[in-house]
Amino acid sequence: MSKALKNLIPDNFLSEYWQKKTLLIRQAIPDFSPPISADELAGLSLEEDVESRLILEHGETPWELRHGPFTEETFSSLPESHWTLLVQAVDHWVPEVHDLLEYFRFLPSWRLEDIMISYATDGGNVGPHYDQFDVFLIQAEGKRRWQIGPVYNDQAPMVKNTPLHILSEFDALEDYVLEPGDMLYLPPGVGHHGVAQGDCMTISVGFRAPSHRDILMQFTDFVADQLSESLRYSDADQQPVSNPGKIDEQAIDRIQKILRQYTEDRSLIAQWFGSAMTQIRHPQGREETIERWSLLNSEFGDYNLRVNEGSRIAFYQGAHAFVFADGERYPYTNEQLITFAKKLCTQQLLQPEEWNSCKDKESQQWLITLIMNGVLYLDE
Ligand SMILES: [Mn+2]
Repeated sequence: MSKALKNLIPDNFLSEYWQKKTLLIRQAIPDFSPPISADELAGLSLEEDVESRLILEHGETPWELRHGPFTEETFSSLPESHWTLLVQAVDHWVPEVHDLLEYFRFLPSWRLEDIMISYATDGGNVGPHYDQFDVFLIQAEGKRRWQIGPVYNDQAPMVKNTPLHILSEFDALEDYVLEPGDMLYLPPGVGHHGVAQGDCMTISVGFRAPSHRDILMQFTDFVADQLSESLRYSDADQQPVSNPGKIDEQAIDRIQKILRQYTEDRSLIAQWFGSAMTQIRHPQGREETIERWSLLNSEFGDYNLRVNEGSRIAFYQGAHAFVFADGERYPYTNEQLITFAKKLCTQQLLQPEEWNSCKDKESQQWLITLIMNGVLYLDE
């Protein structure tokens, strides 16, 4: 169930700060206890499927970047200080970390990128930089000093000879030391530089926004895949031309009409967008779920149906309605199915009595498909 961040009123936050201004909230989560230990985080970085990086300020090269999976030896041979371990999508792997998303239910869940967690030793930092994402930085353990700069873009000078995007000129405008439970919100582009004061752990809840480039490329790909080669530019109304090389306004009109036909189709946009925004990077746990399901002889029994921590569900209700799960689109045709979808988006769970009361074959089949696709799993 959704939880509230202290001193953050969603209405005010969205109108005053979201995508606009930096905000520091002291003790946004009072009595914060880290949902994962440093050892568990390091353990995750040994796993094949987990995306992890190590950044050593004074490594074999300045700002050395290493990619996981790592080994026990990697960690035993690290220097005493000035390194950072970053693990992506920890919310997919650790339910207690996934639970932190309950604080952010006032934002569309399809805007979420992931929860990245970093562990740094004294002095550890990844250099002053900016991100393309909105990010909420929750201090989980220890202290980190954050210097906040102005908004930067891809014209900003960068440190050379490192794969990291580090600003070579950085002016701090604000300076804070964050302690466990404190939270800093940064809009996209705001320069920031966080340095560990002693060992510390920081949780970054990142929200992605698709680039115009991706929107155009992916939408046109999606549409083009459905079109027949016989659909063509047509100029049955062509008049004699004064100069054969001239592209006249009528030609542009005909092209624009073709483009509009697709860009003005809101159902088409929704179909692509819902699939794109629910795509997942780390499909997981499917074999196990399917095996368990077949052992149960395809009976739900007394189990809760829970949304996989790595899964994404969304819905759209316009002239046509669609439900989306992990990049798949399901045309919605009845009320019960969309009621289930809405529940799964807010409570991430269906209790036995909720789905047992479902007599509708189509909805039952949809739930089974989600189980088979690993979107839902059975939970005692
Ligand atoms: Mn950052």
